[in-house]
Amino acid sequence: MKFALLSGLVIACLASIGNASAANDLASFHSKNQGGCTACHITPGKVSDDSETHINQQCKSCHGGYEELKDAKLEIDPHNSHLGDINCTSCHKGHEQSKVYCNECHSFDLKIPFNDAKKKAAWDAKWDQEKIQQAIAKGPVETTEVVVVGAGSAGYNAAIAAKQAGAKVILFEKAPFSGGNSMLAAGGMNAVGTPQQKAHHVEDKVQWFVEDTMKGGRYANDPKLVDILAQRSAEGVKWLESLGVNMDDLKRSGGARVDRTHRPADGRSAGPTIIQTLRKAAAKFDVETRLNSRVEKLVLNDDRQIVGVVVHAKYSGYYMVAAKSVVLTTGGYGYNKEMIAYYRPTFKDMTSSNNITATGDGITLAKEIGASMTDIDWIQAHPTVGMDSRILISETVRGVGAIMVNAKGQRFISELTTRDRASDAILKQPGKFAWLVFDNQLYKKAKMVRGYDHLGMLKKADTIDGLAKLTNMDTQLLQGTVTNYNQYQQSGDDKAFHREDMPLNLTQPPYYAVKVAPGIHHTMGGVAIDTKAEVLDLQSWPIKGLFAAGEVTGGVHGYNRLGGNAIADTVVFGKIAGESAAANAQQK
Ligand code: MEZ
Repeated sequence: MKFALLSGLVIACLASIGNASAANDLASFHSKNQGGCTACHITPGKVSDDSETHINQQCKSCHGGYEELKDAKLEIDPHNSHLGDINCTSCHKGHEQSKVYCNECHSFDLKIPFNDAKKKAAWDAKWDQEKIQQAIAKGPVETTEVVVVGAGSAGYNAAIAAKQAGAKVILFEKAPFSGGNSMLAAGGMNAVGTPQQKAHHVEDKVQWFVEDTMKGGRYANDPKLVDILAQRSAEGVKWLESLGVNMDDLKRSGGARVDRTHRPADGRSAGPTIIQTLRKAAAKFDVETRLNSRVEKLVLNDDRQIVGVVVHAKYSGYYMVAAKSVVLTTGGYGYNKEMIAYYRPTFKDMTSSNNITATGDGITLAKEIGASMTDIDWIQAHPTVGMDSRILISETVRGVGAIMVNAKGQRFISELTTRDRASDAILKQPGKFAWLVFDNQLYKKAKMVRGYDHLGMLKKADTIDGLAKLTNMDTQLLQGTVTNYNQYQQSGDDKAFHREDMPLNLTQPPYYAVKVAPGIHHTMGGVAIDTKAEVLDLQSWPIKGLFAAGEVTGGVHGYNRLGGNAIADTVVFGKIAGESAAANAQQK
């Protein structure tokens, strides 16, 4: 039997190599040099599957893991990048051209063997309603208790929490890699009343967190959700720590009155660190994670209760899974140009800091079954996306001490104001861009800046005059700006723009500048939820069995999200959604 399956596989494999050899792809190469199909395919009868854990065993057994593969000599090494320990087959494909996802966001043109950088992601394709209906008609091919849709931070937190509550869980991710937008989060997680704040002698109150978040959101937030965000934020940090993340560093984000953004102490970006830990935790707790698997339909019974989903998987095709609870954690729609143009026409040509996976799937799925939407047209432009790139220059850079000046070299707003105000102010400057300017103290302190340097985004000079020349700023104006700022920093009183926190002056060469402009960063609106993360219908009744958390939801952030509140949202409400989903599934 085993032999029959294996030989069937070999025949299929050889046929596909026959087709592919003209393209000179990875499979042909391996077949020629490593002795046939079994060099890659270890599971008899299965070309491949969509499981996060199985898919790369064979690559790793020959080539080694990321640790062994990373090349210290390379300036940009995808094996050592913020994507962390993702599956080899995310980029290296056997029977089709390989794909470098980095090129979707970064401006460098990274090469891998047999790669076609221009190839579009498969999930651009329209959903095939006929195949979806056929899968429903056929009925479920398997049953679980909780389905989680989307493996970013909210999804992993929901899946792990549901699993810990005793439920059987499957986590689906449409991309060949997990992480979503959370993977790109550079900043950190806001929390109040943590041991970290205590250790840094930061006095903070739940009420202050609530007030700052409401004020930042222009009081359009749902106060009940904001209360929970603040109340349960410290527990969220503790939970992440219990899963293995270090969050011992603290900084202040725009719109916050104290330092409450928790970050990894080693200066690494928060998102990739958190996602890598959650990936490992999900594997440890036996959360079944299926990649390349896009949920394309929520299935209801006649009582309008959730009974399952239809999945479209790369290797397994269309199939229905029965589940009493579904949690939507698909993220926002910041990379869906049609949705942006529809909801916010003035933003339609703006660059986006978002992961290519942020296409608003959860909103489409929930709308289709009559879910209510909150603030759906509120989109946040982050003020500092690298000009002409999709790379976010983290708010941390301003938080740690950079100043922001216009094309002439003049400051024009407090660097720590909220994002909506900072973006509006930049768009009113000549050329609609700004420069972040900092010195070597910041370069040494904020590790992420070195990443921007590697990507060639920084201008560097030994003097302020030199920097002004390199960036076409007015030498005298920039010099005056820096001199004044250093005086304000020393006296603790920003006479020009009342910036509250000025941790560093600009006195130690070399000096650096990075050119930035606003880019789409977060979609604040989405599926309406209650305090148990239940999705609400148009009459504000919970849709039985449907839950949501993270950027797919609306209400937590009002019209403008504060830096550090996205990760907080995904952790706090991800966990709540997972727990609620498990409780619902286990109800008799
Ligand atoms: O929460 C965010 O979006 C954030 C802190 C981003 C950043 O600028 O780093």
